[in-house]
Amino acid sequence: MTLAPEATSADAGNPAGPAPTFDSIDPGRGTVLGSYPVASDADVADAVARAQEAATWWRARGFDGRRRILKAFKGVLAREIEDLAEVVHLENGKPRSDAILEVAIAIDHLEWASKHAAKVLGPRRVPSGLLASNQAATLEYQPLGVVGVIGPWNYPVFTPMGSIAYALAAGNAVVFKPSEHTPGVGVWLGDAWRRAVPERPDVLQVVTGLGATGGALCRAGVDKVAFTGSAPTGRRVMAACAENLVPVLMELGGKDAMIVDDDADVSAAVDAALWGGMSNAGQTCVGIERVYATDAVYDRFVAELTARAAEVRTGSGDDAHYGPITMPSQVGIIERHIADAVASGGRVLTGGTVADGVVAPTVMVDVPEDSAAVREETFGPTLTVARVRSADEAIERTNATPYGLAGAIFTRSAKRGVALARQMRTGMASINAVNAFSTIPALPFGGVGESGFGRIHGADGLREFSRSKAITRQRFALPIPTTSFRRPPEVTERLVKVIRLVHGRS
Ligand code: TXE
Repeated sequence: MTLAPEATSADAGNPAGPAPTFDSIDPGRGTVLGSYPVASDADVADAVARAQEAATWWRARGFDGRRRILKAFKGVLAREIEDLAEVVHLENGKPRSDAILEVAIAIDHLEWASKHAAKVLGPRRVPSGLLASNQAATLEYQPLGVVGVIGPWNYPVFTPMGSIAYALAAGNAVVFKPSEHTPGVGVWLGDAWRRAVPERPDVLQVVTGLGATGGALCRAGVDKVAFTGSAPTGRRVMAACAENLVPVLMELGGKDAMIVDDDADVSAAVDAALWGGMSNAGQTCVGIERVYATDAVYDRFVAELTARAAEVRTGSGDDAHYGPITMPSQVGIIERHIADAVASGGRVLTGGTVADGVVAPTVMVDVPEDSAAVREETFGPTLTVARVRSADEAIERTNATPYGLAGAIFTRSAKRGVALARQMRTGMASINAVNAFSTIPALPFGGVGESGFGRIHGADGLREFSRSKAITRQRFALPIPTTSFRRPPEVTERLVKVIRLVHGRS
């Protein structure tokens, strides 16, 4: 399958010759899937200017109008789910079934965002309080204008749609710069919007290109940038946005841990660790990379995990559990982490090898906590398993990295599970499951520390792409004015008395 590249205005009549392009490569077969324009600074500025105009129209649709249109967009995604999943499969390398799951979750988020936008963001009366009882106070959340979305390749639909769906539902136009590894997915989404909403194609536009195109988007007059990628690139995006005080949302990497407590269902924990660590070839920001198992369960957990890991099928075929590493340069990082683990005393129980861009399912034990495999984001199908005396020690180790995205806890005690989840220095935690929060649209998604800040999904995700607007309406004039140069002197004395009476006794 060759993906149809998008023609841009830059191609037509360009006196400097054809615009530069870049190729999208199938990581499984190494073939070129399509060639895409590298959008220049001027192309990006044009797209943002068109988006600014479209944003006025989009905002004027109101919540109901936008819901109707987002339903039409959702309909296209749902009807053509297999087509979009095929592009994801080809460009990212993940199995078709995983690509379908990814698109399905994104559609569910789009539905939630458009359905709940009015309730979360619409005008509401708030109490006026003691000193302004003559005022009617209203709070509402207004769109920002144009949101620039810079996306990654690992979940090229789910991840950017976490920003796009919520930004659109909140009334913003969007300019989306997909990863250079998955441009076809981005272009597909832009085309889907044009088919669903032919009268206003500029509400959701896609500009393709490399990092510099992302940088241009930061400087093109957008009202916010939602970035998903690595922390170093995130810093560059923030620096570019700082030039014009453009606010940013940062969804960065993670080094998520799973804690397996004394009373855990070990088989369920093994199953979840395998999926959490190795699905999508481990290229998941909320993927499990470390496991801390208590003395009571460690031996059983390691034995079962190693046996089950050996059953994991890899490759590009339809029966594969996961595929090749999407970005060739990532293979070097994964190999370095495995080598560093071994050099510092760790043992590879299974896997540790790479063939045709596929990293074998890898389980490592006895890896020191200061090794790269435990401290840095590996982004590959590897798991380190460490023995701990207790879940409390596991929490200490879990929290000892600069990352703080998500984590998982396995225990039969609901109370203990929730207590441990609260102690994890992360934005999200699942008990007796992995990544369950991603599939629940009402829950916010985001991290702390090096994992970033800001939230997509849920009510917080809608508010992230809005600005609060406070409106007061004076219902009647106070008999004695407090905010006027005509204020009589005794008002201050009375105010002191009232404040003492109401607040002074606590
Ligand atoms: O991300 P980058 P990459 C982690 C993971 C992976 C590493 C690198 O560890 O190994 O990041 O992946 C655009 N100004 N995650 O190279 O470089 C770029 O074009 C503006 C975690 O894909 O961060 C792409 O669209 N934009 C993760 C996007 O930024 C720039 C998901 C991401 O690129 C830019 C993916 C610049 N100067 C990788 N330079 C997660 N949180 O899920 C690049 N870009």
